[in-house]
Amino acid sequence: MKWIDLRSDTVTLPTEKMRQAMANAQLGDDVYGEDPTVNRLQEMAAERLGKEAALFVPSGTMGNLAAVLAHCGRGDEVIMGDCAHTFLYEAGGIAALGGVHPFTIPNQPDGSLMISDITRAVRADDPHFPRTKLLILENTQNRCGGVSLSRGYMLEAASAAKKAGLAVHLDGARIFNAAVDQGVPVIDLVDMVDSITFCLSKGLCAPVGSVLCGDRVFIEKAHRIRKQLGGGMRQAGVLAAAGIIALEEMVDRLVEDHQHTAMLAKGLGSLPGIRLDKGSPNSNMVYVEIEPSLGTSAKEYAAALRNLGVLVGITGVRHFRMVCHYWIGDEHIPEVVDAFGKVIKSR
Ligand code: TLP
Repeated sequence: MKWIDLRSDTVTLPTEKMRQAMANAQLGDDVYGEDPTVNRLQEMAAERLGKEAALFVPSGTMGNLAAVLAHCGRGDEVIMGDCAHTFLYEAGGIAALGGVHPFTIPNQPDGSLMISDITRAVRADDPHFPRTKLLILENTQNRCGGVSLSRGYMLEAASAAKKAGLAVHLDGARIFNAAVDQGVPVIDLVDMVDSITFCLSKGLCAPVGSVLCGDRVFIEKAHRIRKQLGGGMRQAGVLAAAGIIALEEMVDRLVEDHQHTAMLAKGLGSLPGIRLDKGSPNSNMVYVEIEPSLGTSAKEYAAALRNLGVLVGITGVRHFRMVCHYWIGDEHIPEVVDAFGKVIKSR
């Protein structure tokens, strides 16, 4: 069966051009710093994000972990949202591997953290307390529906953190979706943070990899940490080659994914028994809730959709997430809405 796979934008396969670039990439040993393709990707990424330096890492999770370990020592504390990917979905790596303590404050429905909550979470200098070192922001905010945070908010949050002596890391796994969503240069959303991770392997379609960006001293530190984590990748140019195409060709087209997401939300929102959730649609995500009157669980519903060739992500007992990406075209949207309609009728 040919699936319409909306579970995530992580399912994207590389484009034909990426496959060709990967096959023809110039390679060297990146642990010696000798892979020209990795070096080029890192230079491109740093320039694009307006930072001094960049480091290619195997995943967004490793990028965030290396960043936290570079900013913090054992027993230090990081403030982040209770819906942050780093808190929810990174297997507690910062605590398990870094001895770093997360202090969560509520994410507001618009993805933001209240400035007063950030300020209140900063600990006094007292030997009873961990030392607060870092604030993590996430843009777009995945679990808040894929909502993007504005430059104005980012500036306000970063300046509150800086005033309290904290560094700021941005989990920008989908920062290009945020920039495209707001029609602003990506630099406008990152120039106020000290470090940022962004993913090549989601909407940008590369098969593997993320990039951590920051100042030169920070990236040198993160480089050693990447090695400690087992992330030194030798002839990684074979992967970086796809990342270069991702940056060159796949950013501007994200607007199409956002348009498909809006079309999908419109279609689904018009069906009985389906409620749009988390302010959907936002950027490339639609979250929906099945009304209890349908008498079914998200698990049963997803299984019925799967039989019709549609794959969705389950995010709660009656909740789904759908993510549009390069491999979802205009033609798929009515098919998905139709499949939802059929499952509702069969209940
Ligand atoms: N998110 C995945 C799942 O892990 C939930 C997804 O399907 O959305 N930051 C953010 C905001 C993310 O959404 C993700 C992946 C990551 C970091 C981690 O990236 P990877 O999967 O490359 O480690």
